[in-house]
Amino acid sequence: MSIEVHTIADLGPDDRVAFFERDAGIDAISDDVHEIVERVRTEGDVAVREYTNEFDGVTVGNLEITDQCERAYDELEDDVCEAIETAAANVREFHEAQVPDDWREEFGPGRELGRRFRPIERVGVYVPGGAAAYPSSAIMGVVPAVVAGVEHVTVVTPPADEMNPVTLAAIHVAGADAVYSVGGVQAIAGLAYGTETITRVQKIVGPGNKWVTAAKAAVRGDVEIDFLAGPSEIVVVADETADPGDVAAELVAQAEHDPNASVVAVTADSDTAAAIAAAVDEQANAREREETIRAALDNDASGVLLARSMSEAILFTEEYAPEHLSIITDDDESVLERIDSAGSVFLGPNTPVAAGDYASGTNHVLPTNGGARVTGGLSVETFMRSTTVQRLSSEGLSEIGETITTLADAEGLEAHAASVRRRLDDESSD
Ligand code: HSO
Ligand code: ZN
Repeated sequence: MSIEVHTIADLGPDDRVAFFERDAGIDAISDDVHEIVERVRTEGDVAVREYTNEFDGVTVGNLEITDQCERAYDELEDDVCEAIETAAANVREFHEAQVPDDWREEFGPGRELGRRFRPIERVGVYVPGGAAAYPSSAIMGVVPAVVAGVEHVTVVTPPADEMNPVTLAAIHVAGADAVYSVGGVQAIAGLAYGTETITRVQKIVGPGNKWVTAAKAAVRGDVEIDFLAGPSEIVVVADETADPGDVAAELVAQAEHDPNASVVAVTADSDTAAAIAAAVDEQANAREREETIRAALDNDASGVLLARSMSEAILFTEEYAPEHLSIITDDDESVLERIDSAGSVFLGPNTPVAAGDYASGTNHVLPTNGGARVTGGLSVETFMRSTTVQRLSSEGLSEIGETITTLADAEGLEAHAASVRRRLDDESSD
């Protein structure tokens, strides 16, 4: 099992569905997920504990582990503590720069309009565990919520006989208010509907495997969610100036996350395409998580794509709308100029996606499955709502009075028109 080389011009309808309508295995498990969600909704903690036993193979004592996080932090080696703190500080700084200011402006004489921004009160952050530990995702989910001013941030993370101390410490550093050792579908359902132990939240954010992602899709509507952030995806746009080994390393790195990850390189140079495919195979051999990597390389939505021109490579990328986009070409800025749909972009040969995964400061919770066509990744605004505000002077109202009453009359909403006319009449009687 290794990565396949395709020529874009020869892609058939099935290939195009696999690349552009990828679902990372989510649709197939939707019925099972709904059943679990429903049981947690109606039975609460009992169902959460039962599913934790069944799926995680763990019998949890206390579901709440908030205090353990601080203890884990106190006992952690200094270099790991320092890395968590540096990463959290960089993420905090980048997200502080995003905090929107309230504003008001006069748009016409006596017509003042504006927007104000307030944090959501209670949010839940999913921090993945299981196959790999994800302290970095604790930072990415919790820090922006804290920066936005969210009052109560709940974290859920899968249980284990021995909880990963780095994840717990990162949750503490990031600033969560309550932490529960519950994962998977049952964790998402617990956050969405509340249980005896878990407080119901207003919005759920965070990345996860196909089960977590399908669960977020299932509860959407009853609770807000950020977007679907499923198994990792990457497209690398490369030309002959790219080092094929660097390109391969990007694909192999994201492939190690999940057997359902999708990894793509696209290039208009056939030698580069062949060299990337060979380097991917060679590097996969040397990696610890080779089995997961090979499964991801074998996905229908993974491949090395050969385009007839850089324009065709760019069109393919735009249609793919990847979670991560790495551009390693002679003129990366002009390639970027022509792409609108990507969760997070990494420009040039010295910008590995791992930089954004951990420590440069951008967020790594990003839309997958083509979600980048309609949304960006986690940001401070994800944790805020906005309100519009207006004040009209009598001059401001009379300026638009006739427009309002004409439209209100046209809609047959005479009381609306009357609410305006009485003010206008008042003014003329002055
Ligand atoms: N690339 C993942 C995030 C991550 N990488 C966490 C390493 N740790 C999804 O964006
Ligand atoms: Zn990653």
